[in-house]
Amino acid sequence: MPRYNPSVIEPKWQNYWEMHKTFATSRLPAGEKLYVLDMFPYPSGSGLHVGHPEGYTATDIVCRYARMLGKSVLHPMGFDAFGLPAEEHAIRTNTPPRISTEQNIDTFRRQLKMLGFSYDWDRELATTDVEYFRWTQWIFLVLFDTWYDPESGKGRPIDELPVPPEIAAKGESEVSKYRDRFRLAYLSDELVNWCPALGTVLANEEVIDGKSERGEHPVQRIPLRQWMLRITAYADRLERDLGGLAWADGIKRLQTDWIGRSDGVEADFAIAGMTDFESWKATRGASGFPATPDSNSLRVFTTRADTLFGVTYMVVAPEHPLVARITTDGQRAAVESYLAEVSSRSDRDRLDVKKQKTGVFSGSFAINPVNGKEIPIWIADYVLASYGTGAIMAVPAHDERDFAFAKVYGLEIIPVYRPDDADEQVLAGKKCFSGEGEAINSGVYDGCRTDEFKRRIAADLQKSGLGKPAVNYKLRDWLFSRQRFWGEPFPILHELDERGNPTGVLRAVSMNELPVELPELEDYKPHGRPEPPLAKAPDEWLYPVIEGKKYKRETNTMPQWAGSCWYYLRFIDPRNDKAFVDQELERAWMPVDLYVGGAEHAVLHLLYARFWHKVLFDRGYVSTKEPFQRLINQGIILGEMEFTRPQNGERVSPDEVEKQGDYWVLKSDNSVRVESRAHKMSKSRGNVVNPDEVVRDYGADSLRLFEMFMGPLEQAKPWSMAGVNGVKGFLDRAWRMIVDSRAEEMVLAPAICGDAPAPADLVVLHKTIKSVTKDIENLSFNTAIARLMEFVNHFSRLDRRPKAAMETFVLLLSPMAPHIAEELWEVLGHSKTLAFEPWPAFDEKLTIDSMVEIPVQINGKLRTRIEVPRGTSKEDLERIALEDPRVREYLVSPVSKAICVPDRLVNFVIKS
Ligand code: ANZ
Repeated sequence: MPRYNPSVIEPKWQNYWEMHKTFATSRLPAGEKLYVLDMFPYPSGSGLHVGHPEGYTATDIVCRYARMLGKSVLHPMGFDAFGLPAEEHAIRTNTPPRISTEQNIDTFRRQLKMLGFSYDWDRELATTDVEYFRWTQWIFLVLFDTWYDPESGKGRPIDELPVPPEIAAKGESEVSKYRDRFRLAYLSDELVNWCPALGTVLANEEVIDGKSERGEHPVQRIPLRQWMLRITAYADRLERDLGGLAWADGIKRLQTDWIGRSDGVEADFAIAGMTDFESWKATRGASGFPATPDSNSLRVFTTRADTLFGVTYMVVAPEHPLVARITTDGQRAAVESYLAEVSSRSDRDRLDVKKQKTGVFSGSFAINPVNGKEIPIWIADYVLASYGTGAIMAVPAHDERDFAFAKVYGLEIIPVYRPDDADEQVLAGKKCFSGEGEAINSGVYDGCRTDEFKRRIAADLQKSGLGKPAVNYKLRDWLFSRQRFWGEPFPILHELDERGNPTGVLRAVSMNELPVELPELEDYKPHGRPEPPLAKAPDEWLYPVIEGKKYKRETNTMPQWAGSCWYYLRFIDPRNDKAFVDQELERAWMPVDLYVGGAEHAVLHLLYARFWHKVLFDRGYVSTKEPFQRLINQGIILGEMEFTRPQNGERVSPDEVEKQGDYWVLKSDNSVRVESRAHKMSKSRGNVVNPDEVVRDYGADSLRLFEMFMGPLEQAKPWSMAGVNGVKGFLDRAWRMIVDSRAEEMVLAPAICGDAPAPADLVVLHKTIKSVTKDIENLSFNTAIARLMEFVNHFSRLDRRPKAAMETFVLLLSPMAPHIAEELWEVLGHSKTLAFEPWPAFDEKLTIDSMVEIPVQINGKLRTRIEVPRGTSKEDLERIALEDPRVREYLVSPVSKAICVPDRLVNFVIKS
């Protein structure tokens, strides 16, 4: 037994922690709190992969360290368990998704426990737990019950929405429908990418050239009544509040770009023939720019109002509501055929700059408000209905997309800027110029620089009621429904009339009737129509009758993102059946102090969760504006490095190569460089590493240590079994430094003694404490481990190893390799877990090397070295050197001269 045997000690300590509930957290923090959260995993059928433990080990180290500092630590774990694979499995095998989900969770839980993470398992939850999604539904109802008040810039209860008297006069159901238009959760006819063959709606990213990416099935753009969440109302706050967060700049930038704030101007163009331009302009001058355009004008959004004089045509999106009205009889056939042609193209395809632009003339003209010129209105799909106003003023001289379009259709190109290099091509309208310069062809604005022009024209348009500053966001409202079974049902009922047709009135399931559970289905298969599988639920579920009125339940389910939007709140109070979280507990534990997870969640999950949090904040349910104060993304773990010969691509075994500086070379011939590459782990490449096997062969502590030792947390790193073996070797040495591995029993190594450490050893000890402490605080675990390795190298060589120093070492090692540390702690004579031992303190004075070794020469020849405190004076140096036995041996005649340089050298000159 005295050999280091992880397969015995790891289960022993895992049982100990579990039995003693070592890591159970009190309801309220006692003293300083620390909330450390991992992005909870999706429990897939293939179990944990080695990427998961990377972030989980990092947070575990932080938590174990913080407990030793006396902090109250909240460190929970759960499962994000709704999702497609469970449903697909159900379709194949006809087993309810809950069963495969629970099996997968069992595997994940076992594997997480096998790695010794210090979670408070009493707080475990899964988004699929009925008691959990009851509150997901409850939060949905909060969103449904909230409207965004632009005046106060926050979400407010829907019954505080001002209802116009003429609506109020029409009665309750009209008021209800009016309110529905303002709710943060609302129904809307959205153009979706519907793929009948796959039986689902697809995201824009999943449609290529009008076909599904998976399977290449035809995709139709159909309007489908979908639940939407009004995240756009929070766009500016979501952007602004990033400022106060301790997140990597890269992630902040991704979020900012996704939100995509764009500052510009909205301007109206009168439509020729529908109104008299001069009187239209006069009315505008008198009444100002209306909130919605009048029916005879076309509103555009532009970031370059300073190019108004260069507008040579207009474009409306094919879905623009004015299309029918502006299409003249002569153009109708052409327009209709164009609309049919583009109807299946996804937004992504439409925006692809490489694709040839297409469009059709509507037959109508608009009038440029700055110069009264008539310009043709085109219909083209490079303008999206969902952005800005769905219509643009086209300036081919200065916008690349417009330029390309004008070239295809032979439209006029009028430059209104002279580039600073006076490029002739631009001035001749032969080349597009999107930079800044000096205005030309622009009437009174000629000679203006871009910035000044923008400011002046915006003010002038506003004064004449023709335009106003406007902000647009790339961010779209969040399409929140899925035509799926394995998701949270919406707690919404559609009122039916006597004949069973929907009246359009929505009713929220009352809070005390939550949760709305998923019904049992006979068959989960999609049927090719866009009705969700829940439409096949038994009538008792589908058609509830309340107070004599018949309703149909909403049959869409929520997307997988829903459950992960608020799990961090539930962890604070996971078994509360009165509220989603107790307010006192929420105030005590929030915000999450450290959140660690994969960079793939940089945008959507983090944006969605922040949005829900802000709504809950506005409605007074949570106390912080933001949920996650500090965010770290761990780098991905790649497969083992692969080596090839550059000449012929032939594979070289990792045993045959070694690193030389930045390169890899052949061991047999260092002049031959080999190429190295690490690929993403994937089943098809066969380079996936299974944590079960690593733990079986090396132990969980070695896996943990290796994952941290590979390199900086945030970097991508290649896996290496040799590296795991290397850290295992270090743990073996650490073990032998303390335990007598030759004894029959578990006893301390004979070298362990009660001495105080010698001065030089004390310095090593304090330096180690200091660097490990600093490194853990900076999440620089790889260097912390390197310091511990140096410690073992130093102390293993000593014949007398002070027990106190060994104890300190074990405490320092414990956050990273907790099982071996607990075992060594026990061998060192302790009967309780070390999890709450005080973290070792260091003495700054002792971390500076206080002793120096000084060469002693006699007649310029080195004879010995002496160790003295740094700064020892000349006189003392001379005295100490003269006392040294070796020196005395060589001093065969009296010293005629002593040269002593403090901290440097001593040289005695004697007559030879
Ligand atoms: C005239 C103009 C001249 C424009 C110029 C640009 C350069 P961002 O920064 O992305 O907000 N645009 C507006 N709405 C659009 C829509 N629904 N679909 C496609 N394009 C649209 O870009 C705003 C610019 O994108 C707007 O400014 C408009 O073209 C175009 F030299 O107006 B611009």
